[in-house]
Amino acid sequence: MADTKVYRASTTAPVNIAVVKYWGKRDAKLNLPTNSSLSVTLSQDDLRTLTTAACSATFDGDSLTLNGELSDISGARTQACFRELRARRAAVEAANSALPKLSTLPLKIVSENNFPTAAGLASSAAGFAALVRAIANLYELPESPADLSLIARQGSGSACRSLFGGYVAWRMGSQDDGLDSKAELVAEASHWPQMRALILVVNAAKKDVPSTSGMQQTVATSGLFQQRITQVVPANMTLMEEAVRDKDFAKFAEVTMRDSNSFHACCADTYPPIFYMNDASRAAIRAVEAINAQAGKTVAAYTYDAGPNSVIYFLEEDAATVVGAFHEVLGAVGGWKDGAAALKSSAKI
Ligand code: 2P0
Repeated sequence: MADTKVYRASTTAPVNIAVVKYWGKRDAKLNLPTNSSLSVTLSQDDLRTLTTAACSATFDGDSLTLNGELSDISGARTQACFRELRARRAAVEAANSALPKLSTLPLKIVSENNFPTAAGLASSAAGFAALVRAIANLYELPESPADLSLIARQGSGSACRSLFGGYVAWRMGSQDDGLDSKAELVAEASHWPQMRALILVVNAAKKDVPSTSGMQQTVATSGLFQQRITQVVPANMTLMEEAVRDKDFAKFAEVTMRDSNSFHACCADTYPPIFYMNDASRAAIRAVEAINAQAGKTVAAYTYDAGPNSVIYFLEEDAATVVGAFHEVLGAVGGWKDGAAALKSSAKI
């Protein structure tokens, strides 16, 4: 009798915010970066993607539903993830003929974010990490998070870092096949549990230059970018790993802010230039400087991705100072709504 069973597995994956930024590909097909990067994973209590993967002979082809809407799965990135995961399941099935042949069945993926897409957060990182983990769970694959990061990277570069909680490095690797370009745990969230992130969301919805095309333009046209990937980022990776190891917030903050500035300088040096930050973003930078000056030490660090929203890192002990000051300063500037996300989980997905 034909197997009409529906096999199913669910998982969640967190959002990560880079403090040493990924920007530039040396291989667009395999999503191999021009530099290593390092991120902090946010608690899944606050921001996460929940994904269920199912497979059954009764399904009518592969499908992916994102936040209630059917999504196009014909893209090379999604196809690469499906293909890689099916190949690994097929290898397990070949070694054990008693296992059901799940690798040949249509897949149905359903994915939901617990944060508004309008928040402008890099949802592709949590999205592809959850997709890969859910299918790996469905297929009962033995792969480690680092192994799965090789697959998630092909969905979206930054997704490879969301396979781990805490402080995570994506080592760029040197091989052409990308097998050494994967994520690695630098420290569990519990190593430095006082870390917090405040996410400030700009009200004005502005169409950004998509990351993939933006970074391709930067690689092709920016002279400053060469200095970033050969000197600035290697130095920042070393300093950031020291700062995390030593729980040195002043050092963590300076490297975070300098690396964000360096990334946005390369965007401005792209021809034609790319501007992700706006007046509200720059006002928040000035607010961080004022907060630190008033405190007489560094208590807050800003960072910006490919959009105008700020992420402000601070320590729990300075929450009242930092969050309170932002309410006052940005209330006067306008253009902002805020949401706080605590970094308190050390849980891996
Ligand atoms: C990062 N960003 O390290 C950097 C900082 C944006 C600025 O990773 O083309 O969506 O899918 O590999 O991962 C955004 O780029 O790009 C990104 P693809 P992705 O978080």
